Amino acid sequence: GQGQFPPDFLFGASTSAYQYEGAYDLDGRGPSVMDLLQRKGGLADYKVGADHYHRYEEDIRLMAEIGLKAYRFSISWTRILPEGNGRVNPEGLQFYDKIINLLRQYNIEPIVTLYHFDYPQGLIDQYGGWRSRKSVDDFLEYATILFRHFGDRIKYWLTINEQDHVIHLPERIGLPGTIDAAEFDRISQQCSYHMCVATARIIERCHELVPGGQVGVAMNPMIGLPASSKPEDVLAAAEYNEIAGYYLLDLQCKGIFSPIYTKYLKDRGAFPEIDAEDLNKMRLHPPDFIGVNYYMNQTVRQSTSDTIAPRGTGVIKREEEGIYELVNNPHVQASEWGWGICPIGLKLVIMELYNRYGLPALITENGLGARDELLPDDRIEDDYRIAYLAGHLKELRDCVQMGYPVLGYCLWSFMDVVSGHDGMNKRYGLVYLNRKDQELLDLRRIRKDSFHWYGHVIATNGAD
Ligand code: BGP
Repeated sequence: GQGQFPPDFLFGASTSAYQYEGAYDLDGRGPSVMDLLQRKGGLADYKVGADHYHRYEEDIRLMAEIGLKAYRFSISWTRILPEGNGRVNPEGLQFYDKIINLLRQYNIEPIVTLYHFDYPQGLIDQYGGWRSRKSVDDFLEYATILFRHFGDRIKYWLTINEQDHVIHLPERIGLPGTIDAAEFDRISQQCSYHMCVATARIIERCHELVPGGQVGVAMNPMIGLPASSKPEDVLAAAEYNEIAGYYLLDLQCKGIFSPIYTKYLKDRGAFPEIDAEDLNKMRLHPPDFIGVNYYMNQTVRQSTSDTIAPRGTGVIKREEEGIYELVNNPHVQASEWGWGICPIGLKLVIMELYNRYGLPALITENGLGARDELLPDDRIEDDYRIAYLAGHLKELRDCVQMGYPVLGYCLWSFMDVVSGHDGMNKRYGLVYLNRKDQELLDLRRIRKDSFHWYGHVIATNGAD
């Protein structure tokens, strides 16, 4: 039937600057940690991306053609502040002025992420980046510039994309991959704490400067299902969900270190230096909504070891010795990259987030990475992607109809972009990008079957 989502539901799609824009050194842009990443196995780097920087008009026309109500993208910090702080680059502001004004012309609601992995290398060089308390002031300064410049045209903001993941990936916070695990835990937890302090101050600032402004944080909760009904496994799954996910929202939404997380950090010598005034700010300035990047679940059982070990680096399939192990789940299919496809997990997340924090959700990413094949007649028959997206939308519609507040659904991704895990082999887009990792080809944009499918979903307001 018609009208299954609220009339103002934000059906949208997402991208991020470093994966999509290209033009990495044009018009005064400074280097970010993502530009300097050494990519292995012949994978594309991020220098050209999908060349959105030069083709944004064509791209936004395609967004309008699908009928997107919202478009989530990130601003490249080093286009605005090439060194990360100090000198503002007017050409950076102008680029996003053009994007935002065009979106507005087509009645597409822009949703802006302030920082999506591409941290300014300049701040790492100046003082070690997030590990220093100075990073808080510089993130706030950057956000303030954006609120003042774009605040008249942007209502929805996201602070940090996947803080829960980014702090565990050393190269994204300016640390060597070879770093000792215990030392890494200590530093990354201090970085995470600084990110939380900055988030609260940015939310406060947005509410002062942007009338009606709404700020969210974007999490990647890979919900843990218990491997069996054995009480120890059920407990291990609950501990996983706390330690790998909710601990962070407890800080950002309530200003508390949960008891289980406190113990976890202290056992590892990784409890950060904190200040009661900071926690108070977090309590006073929680986010307005919670962004959810949802791709997969994990399946969790009790650890067979009772050693306390440092966590160390890595995010996907990351076990915690002495707490939990991750196992395959015969009830959950996995993608080629081993990501468990579990639409019910999305429902579990939405229910849990609302129960815990009482905040609306915005689905900020959800999608299937696959090797799409370009057929000779310029078609891409990505029925597997349509099945994935439709399965998740069905659970989402259920949540909305029950009365859980959900602002919108921005799938990942609007167009194929350079994948973090597998370059151009792992495509998520509704629009195919004609390039390979090491050959740019013609960068042509080609509508996939999922493009037409999603247009229909939007036009019928989520009807089957
Ligand atoms: C999320 C990131 C996105 C995107 C997505 C897919 O964690 O926020 O930027 O990359 O994952 O990941 P991948 O392309 O590595 O499969």
